[in-house]
Amino acid sequence: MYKLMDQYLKNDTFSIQKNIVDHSEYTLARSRFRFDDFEAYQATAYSVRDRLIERWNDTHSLMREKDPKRIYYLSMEFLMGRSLLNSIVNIGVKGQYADALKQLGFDLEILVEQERDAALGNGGLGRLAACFLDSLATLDYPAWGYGLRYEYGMFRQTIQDGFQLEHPDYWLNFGNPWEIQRVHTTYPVKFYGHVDEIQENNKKTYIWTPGETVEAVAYDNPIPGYGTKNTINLRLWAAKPSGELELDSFSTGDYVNAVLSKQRAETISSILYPDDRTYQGKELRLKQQVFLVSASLQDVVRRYKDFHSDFAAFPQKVAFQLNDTHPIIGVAELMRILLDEEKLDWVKSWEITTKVFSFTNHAILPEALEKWPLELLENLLPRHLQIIYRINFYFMEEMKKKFGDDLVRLSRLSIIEEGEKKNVRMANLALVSCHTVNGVSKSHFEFIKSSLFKDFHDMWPHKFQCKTNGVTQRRWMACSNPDLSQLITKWLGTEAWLKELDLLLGLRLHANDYNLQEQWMKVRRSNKSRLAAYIQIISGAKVNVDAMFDVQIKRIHEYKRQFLNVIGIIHRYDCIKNMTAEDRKKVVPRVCILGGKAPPGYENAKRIIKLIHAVGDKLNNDPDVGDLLKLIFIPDYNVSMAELVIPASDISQHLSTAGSEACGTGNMKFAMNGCLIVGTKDGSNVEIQEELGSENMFLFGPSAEDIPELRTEQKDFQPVLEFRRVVGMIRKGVFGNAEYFQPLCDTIDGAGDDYYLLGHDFPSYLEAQAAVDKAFVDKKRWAEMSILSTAGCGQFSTDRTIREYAEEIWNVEPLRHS
Ligand code: B1H
Repeated sequence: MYKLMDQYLKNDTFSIQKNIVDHSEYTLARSRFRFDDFEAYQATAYSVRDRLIERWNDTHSLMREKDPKRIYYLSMEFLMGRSLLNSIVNIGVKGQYADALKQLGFDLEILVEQERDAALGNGGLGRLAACFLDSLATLDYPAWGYGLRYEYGMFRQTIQDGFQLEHPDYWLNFGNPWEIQRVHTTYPVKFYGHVDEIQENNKKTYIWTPGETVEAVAYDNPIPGYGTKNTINLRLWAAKPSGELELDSFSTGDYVNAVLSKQRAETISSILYPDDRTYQGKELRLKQQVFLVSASLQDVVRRYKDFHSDFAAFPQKVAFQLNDTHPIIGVAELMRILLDEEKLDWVKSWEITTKVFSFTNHAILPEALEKWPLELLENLLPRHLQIIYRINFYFMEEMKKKFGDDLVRLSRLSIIEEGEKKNVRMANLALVSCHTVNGVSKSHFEFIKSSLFKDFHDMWPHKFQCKTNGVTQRRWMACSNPDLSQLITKWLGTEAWLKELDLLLGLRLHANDYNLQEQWMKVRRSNKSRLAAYIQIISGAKVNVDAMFDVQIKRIHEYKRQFLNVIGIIHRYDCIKNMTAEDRKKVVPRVCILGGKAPPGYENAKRIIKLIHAVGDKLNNDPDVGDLLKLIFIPDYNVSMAELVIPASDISQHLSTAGSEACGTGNMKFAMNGCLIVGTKDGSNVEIQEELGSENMFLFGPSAEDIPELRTEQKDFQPVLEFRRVVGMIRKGVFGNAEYFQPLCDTIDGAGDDYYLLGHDFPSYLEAQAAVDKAFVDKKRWAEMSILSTAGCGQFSTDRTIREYAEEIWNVEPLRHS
């Protein structure tokens, strides 16, 4: 291995441009950046990649030999983060690489930090896809992920005067050692144009003449499983010049414009849309979706045809999982391929299509469900629209037989939304054509059955399943918290928990053991020191490592209620200010840490970021407060940042208004690492509590069932004095920027209806926080709770989730290397 790395270190082909300009100051600070380290990182990465490719090839050969049923996970987002550490942990060579690098004068930990995150996703939905790949590979499933190779991933966030600034994330600037371009694996993806109907052998045939064709080229990213040779593939598509010019423009002699319009077409895969809640209806987004599914389906069909002469066995060999409705246009695309290219009849094509697709819903708000203007589809995808019309026609015929003239119900069920402007409802298309639809937590499952998709559930209850999300313990424990992982292995006497997370239960036996408690808290303290050092680099603030680290890191959204957290912090500040010196001695010191990105167009989310900074400026510099309370905002929250922060957190906050978080997976990562949760009875908080016991968590507030009534009572509701006092302070300008914060304050009092019920939940939130303070003082009890938190997390591995998908939705078997 030394030789290999030495060779890479010397090899000119891997040397990179010397004037590095685009590393942000935060990355710089974090990574203790040295040019040599960056080069050594690259050399190491290429040497690891060689090993991955070997395994990838073996896996591929085995697949070709056995031709098993394969799973294809189609997703617009894969939030992969970094790959180096994860790869060497999974293939079991971390120790060897660390030693080899040491002998060459490098520190693995520092090299790991040179890698840019692959931030090809917004948040939970994209990270879930990444954790799924890790579990699919680890559990030996024959699986592939399909996505887009965005040139600009999630924007990079910096903060200026407390305001969020967004910068393009050109993550490929320094090359990407983890991908292999497949120059010969390309497919044309067609848009616009017109469809002609012709008679061929007494049969109507449809010929689509596209107005634009964009070439998709494959980039493969090997994903190694842990403790197995199985190495699966994440194939990402990029748009590339097709080499051909449209004849129309060419013949008019407008060569330059023809080339420029071609270039525009190639921007399809350039940028990730940075918004995960509101549906925007942008044409480029639909083009991206089509680009993903069309290239992927052509690829899958080609692979299938290498082994099969007809489509009879297609459903026995192929399962597609659609990550939300984003890739659902794939249903129409597969129908088009089977009908128009493979010349199958409608009945056969439909039978095949409905057997291969299943879909995961992650939505809560009906407004978040995608619908595309009919006009847009007609223009962009004329053939697909014809197919969707026909699917809807047969579906409506069936429904009329069932529900007669219940027109209201029929119009709710229809894939086409009638009205002045007609729309195509993508969720309805999914429900009609997928054999299974699943929710992502128990509470979300209840919600989709009883509300979001009630009409469909009443009709086809057998289609609905619940698959509670999880996270992979390889990344979220073994890689990001190696010391705690080693300790767990020592006390369990095995590292099998890295593949069977249920084994963590064994820690319950020792939770009360003084030795384990001491070692456990020591590891946690050293993780906190690491984070404290980072905080000092980015903010200059020196935080007390023995204070409680109270963390809320996630995307900034009103429903996630970072605002509630800030109001709580201001209240705490206000209390401290009004205390006697004697009383101050009793205060449990806290370092409140927040981080997250606001969607660029979401003004109130941006106001929350500014408010956090404004409050931080005030209290961090107040000598009356000193070490009793600090408020730190960590900029540019991403996967790597989460890996640093989570192992160092004492408590973490998951405050979404009950009924608004489909699942939530951050809470699982924290709980697994022994961080206690302060949370609402929402999403997976409820399931975590079932496993951990209410005595090891701090849940508060109403349940989702109570929310509608509470909302109707809002107009007569008067929040408690403390709440009004805090809001008054913000309004009065105690933190400056009074005018700028008014619209935010208006959402919770006065003009607003406090839709997210901050005022209502505030007293119970304060009670939960008081219980946290009380518990933190009892060090022994706290250590025990922390160990029990980890011990109870066996259910929250994506290994469990993936097994359930494989057995209950996909009907696929593992394929083991001998
Ligand atoms: C989740 C999204 C999402 N739900 C639209 N919905 C997007 C919607 O770019 N878009 O258009 C992107 C993402 N993401 C999250 O999924 C939920 O909010 C979490 O509660 C859940 O844990 C996660 C994974 O299921």
